[in-house]
Amino acid sequence: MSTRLNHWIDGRSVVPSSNSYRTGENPATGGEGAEVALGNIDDVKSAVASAENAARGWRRFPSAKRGRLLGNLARVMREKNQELAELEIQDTGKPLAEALSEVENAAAYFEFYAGLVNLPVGDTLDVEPDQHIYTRREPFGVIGIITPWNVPLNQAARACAPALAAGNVVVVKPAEATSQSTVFLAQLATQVGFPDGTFNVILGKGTEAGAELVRHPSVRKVAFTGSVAVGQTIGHIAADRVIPLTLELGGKSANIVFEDADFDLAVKEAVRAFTTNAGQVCLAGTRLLVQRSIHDKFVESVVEAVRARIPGQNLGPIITRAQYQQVQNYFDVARQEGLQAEVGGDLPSDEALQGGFYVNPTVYSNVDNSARLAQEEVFGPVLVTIPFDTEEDAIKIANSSDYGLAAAVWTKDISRAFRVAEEVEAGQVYINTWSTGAVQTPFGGHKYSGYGREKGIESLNHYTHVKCVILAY
Ligand code: TXE
Repeated sequence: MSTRLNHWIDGRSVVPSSNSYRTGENPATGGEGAEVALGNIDDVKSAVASAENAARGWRRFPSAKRGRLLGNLARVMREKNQELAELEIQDTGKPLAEALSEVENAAAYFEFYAGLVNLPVGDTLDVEPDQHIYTRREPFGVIGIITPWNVPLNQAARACAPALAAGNVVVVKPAEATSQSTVFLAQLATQVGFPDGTFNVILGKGTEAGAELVRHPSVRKVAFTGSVAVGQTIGHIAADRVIPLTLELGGKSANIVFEDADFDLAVKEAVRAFTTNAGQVCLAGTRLLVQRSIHDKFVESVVEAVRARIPGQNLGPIITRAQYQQVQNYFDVARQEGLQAEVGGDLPSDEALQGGFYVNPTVYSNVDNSARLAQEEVFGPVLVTIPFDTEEDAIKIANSSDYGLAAAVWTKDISRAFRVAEEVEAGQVYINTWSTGAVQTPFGGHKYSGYGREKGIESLNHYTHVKCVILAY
């Protein structure tokens, strides 16, 4: 019998008021997955009411105690890492090593923000004699958090940890295909002593549970990670409600390799940049810009390394059926556009993988930056390589994109590295490395990749607002 997953509201499991569920899919086999509650407006109302109820107490909770709870949650997540990873594997099909590293990263968020609970501090301002003026950084209250399906636990932790550390309470709406680990996280939070109502999870469809959460008048800030289209929809609601919003949307990140780069390391990292999590990563390095003098040789080595990424072994499936279809559609687009697949561009022939949502890791070479595969987010293990001649060309190509989430530059010329890092329109730039994923590093987008910042100390500022108090004596 499959698992039945319910909301987590006010510190307990709550059956959806409609009593309806959605049967999920196991992406590794195509078989049935967990049954997930379909929340409606009534469920959202009760989750937000519970959060509102808890908000005042949590805000006045001694900060050291708040920090201790966050730290304890990190500890318990590590103790339960096998269970959390197992839930993540059931929902996403990702290999164990990737699931365990996701759990570790998620725990690291709680650990990091546990130490920062006292950081949101105010200033005193010297304006006039006989006045005392000071600022306070105050929590918003109820934060609505909507997360996608690619790294579900990590996405929930990335937003919940700083929100809670700053004294807010949260209502999370995970993606309907991958809700299990987020519900378990909320259970663990209750178990380690988070007061009831501080950490709620509401399940269901984005268009219903998600949209109602954003519309709810008591939700004072929303953090969304997902597609541009839904980000825009939520943006309209948030604009009508005049509430702040953090949007972390897609990407088409440029990985720029100059002829003087450390060749072998750049090859290895270029492959990691687009195959981790089967390419279902917003910052994936899916546009590989290589200086023409080394382009063909570099691509040859990339292709060789890609052949060691084997679907079903060290390369997981595409997580949802819709996304699986989307990646296949892009294989068709590539064919129509006459792109040259150096490897992949199709599905694995291995019979053991039949039924699962697997695709072969794919490299299209010598692609023009105006091609659809160079401009649109595929969200699968699909790379395009683009040759360039000069530093100026590389920057121009990198910036000729609607997106601006991440970029990397590979060179031994330190001046060039800094120049490119400065000129590239992206929220994170890596020099002679690809993303380390460290929780301390602020992260977010330029252009259609979104606005606001997650991670690092920067994120705490997004979960507080400033009050200025002016006293005359
Ligand atoms: O995301 P959606 P989808 C990109 C990637 C992918 C595309 C589509 O390009 O191909 O998005 O994926 C909730 N009001 N990314 O369609 O729909 C939904 O239930 C409120 C990039 O699955 O944006 C889920 O919880 N909420 C990304 C969340 O939004 C709504 C990671 C994301 O789903 C809603 C994933 C609505 N009207 C996909 N509609 C990244 N930036 O990391 C849906 N949702």
